[in-house]
Amino acid sequence: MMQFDRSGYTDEQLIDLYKEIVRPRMIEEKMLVLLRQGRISKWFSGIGQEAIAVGATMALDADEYVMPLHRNLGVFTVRKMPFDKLFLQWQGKKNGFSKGRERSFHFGANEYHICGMISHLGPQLAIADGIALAHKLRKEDKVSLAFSGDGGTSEGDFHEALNVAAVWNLPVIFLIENNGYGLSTPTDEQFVCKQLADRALGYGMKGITIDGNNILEVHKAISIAREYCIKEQKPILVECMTFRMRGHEEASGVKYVPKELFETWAKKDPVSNYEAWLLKGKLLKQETIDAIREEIRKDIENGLAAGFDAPSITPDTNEEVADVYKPFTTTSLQHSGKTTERKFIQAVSDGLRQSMERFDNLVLMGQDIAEYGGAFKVTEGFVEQFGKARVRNTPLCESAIVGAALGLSIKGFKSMMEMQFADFATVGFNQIINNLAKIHYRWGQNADVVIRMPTGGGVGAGPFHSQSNEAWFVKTPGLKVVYPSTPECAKGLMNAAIEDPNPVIFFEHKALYRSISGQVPDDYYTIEIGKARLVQDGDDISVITYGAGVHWATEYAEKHPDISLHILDLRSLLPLDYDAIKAAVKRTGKVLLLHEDTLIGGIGGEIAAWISEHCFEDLDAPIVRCGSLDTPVPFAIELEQNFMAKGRLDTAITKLMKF
Ligand SMILES: Cc1ncc(C[n+]2csc(CCOP(=O)(O)OP(=O)(O)O)c2C)c(N)n1
Repeated sequence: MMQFDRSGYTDEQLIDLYKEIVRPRMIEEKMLVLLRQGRISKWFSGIGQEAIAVGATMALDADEYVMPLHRNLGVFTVRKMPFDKLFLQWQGKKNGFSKGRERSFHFGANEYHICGMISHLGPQLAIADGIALAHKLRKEDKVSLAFSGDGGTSEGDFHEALNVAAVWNLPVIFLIENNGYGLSTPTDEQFVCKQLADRALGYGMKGITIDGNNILEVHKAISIAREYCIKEQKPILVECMTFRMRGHEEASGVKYVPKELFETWAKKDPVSNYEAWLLKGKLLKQETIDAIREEIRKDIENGLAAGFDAPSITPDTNEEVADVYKPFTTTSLQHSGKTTERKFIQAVSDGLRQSMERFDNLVLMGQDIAEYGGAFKVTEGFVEQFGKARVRNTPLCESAIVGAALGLSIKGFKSMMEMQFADFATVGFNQIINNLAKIHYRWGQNADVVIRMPTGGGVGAGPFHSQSNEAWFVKTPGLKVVYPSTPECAKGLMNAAIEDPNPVIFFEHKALYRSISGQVPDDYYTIEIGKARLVQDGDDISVITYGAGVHWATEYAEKHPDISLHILDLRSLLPLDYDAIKAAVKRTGKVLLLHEDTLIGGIGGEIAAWISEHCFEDLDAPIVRCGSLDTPVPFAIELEQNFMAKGRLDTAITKLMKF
């Protein structure tokens, strides 16, 4: 029989732990019956692992965030999420936690201090970093706790999150449930270190391995870990040894697991062992156990009735679309009118600086952005003015920093992350596309994050420092994509992006940084995201463009006074200013869509489609697109010039003029 060390626990606490560990077991047993009856669809079972979710969550304060995964029902029940609402969630009903938009455990709720997972598993870990950073900055004695499976530890996100927590001295508990398998893959095909906790040493953090089936051991270990993290202001890695007693998910079976393993681990069942120990020690009588179970059973039956009775969702398209973004209107569009000549890069920097002064909950993060001032010196002098806590150099780990930014947002902070080059967003892509962009729609949490993207070519920097990758983001509902072309727009849009509680991907063309200057208002002001700007009025051709394209078009117009170009600077690519686009089409009846991005899949194609659907009667010629070659961006200057859309602008305009 399993041994339990009750030192330090009152009888009442021991019984409380029992009540909490029985509940998820009983819910799951019921779910398995319903599954067999075909009354629910998919189910990921945590049977046999309940001591971990329950013991760990019980060891935390109720307002400390947990980042659970797909087998951690115990986290949700310990936090007292009502069963009927949980069941509505699993049924995909409107009154669940995600309005029917998310499945099983892929949801969170701030009321319960639970941040929901995305399918990708590893991204949960860095969110815990951001939450812990918020605690640290506010000097609160709190921790965050993130779960990982043994399989999930192979993801880069695991490494990045642990490293950031160690480097930044963040009070995070990283908890691994080592249950022997990642889907069908046994641990010896997943990693070769003896224990996963041994990895802690490599990050310079403490790591321990415990019996994950013993609820008292888990509860005690996490309680001690919590004290340690708060007192030492450091993270810890806790590996809980356990076993997955059922298939990866119920439909997938367990053929690949040797039978003996089930027999061995059945003897270590966390619920029956604890119950037997409580009975033997006369801490609980059989009648009390029966009464506890009966109460839970009734709660489950009531919840099921409510869930099955609830009507199916009647989709409301307006509500679906409205929930993609947190509603927001800027209030600070005005300025006094006093202006100074500023370079594009100075305007970006001015906006950031004034935003830092205005929002004391704004944190800047990025590689080399502190003392060094950033690769392009946008944040030069910031660390002296605002201090290292708010102007943070990061290790080289884009994914973890985007995740940490989301964690900060959950705790009410704003953040700006500088991608050193827009190209490097690829290694933070998952967090941007799947976490930041979708979280508000999924369960109502916003991501108050701006990601700055020094972008574009023309500077001889080759394929990985020159890309125009805005279209990757434009096709992702939930993001806003901003791309200014002038210093005045750069500052106003930067301020607007920081004010906006939604995730904004902010493109800054590197070639404009020091080549373009203009008068910029001295005061703080914002320019509304989603509003285009008429650069110049004209009669012959409407050039719809943004970024460097605006300057190519104006330069072309100056050199060709005989051609009258009507130039529209989109400024925001998501949302697009359709009214302005329509007006521009109407103005000349001839449209040229110009961008530095490659042609296929560039935003020009999307706008062309929209114009042909909505402005067909206004067109006097086919819509023409001018984009860069459909190749990577080459290094040699001659090749790069040949690549660039700018070199084909004359041909495109000449073609249109013939209509
Ligand atoms: C990035 C990513 N790759 C693959 C999957 C498919 N998948 C879902 S769960 C899982 C196994 C996870 O194993 P582990 O982390 O040990 O957790 P466990 O399921 O054992 O609790 C896999 C491969 C996924 N969800 N995300």
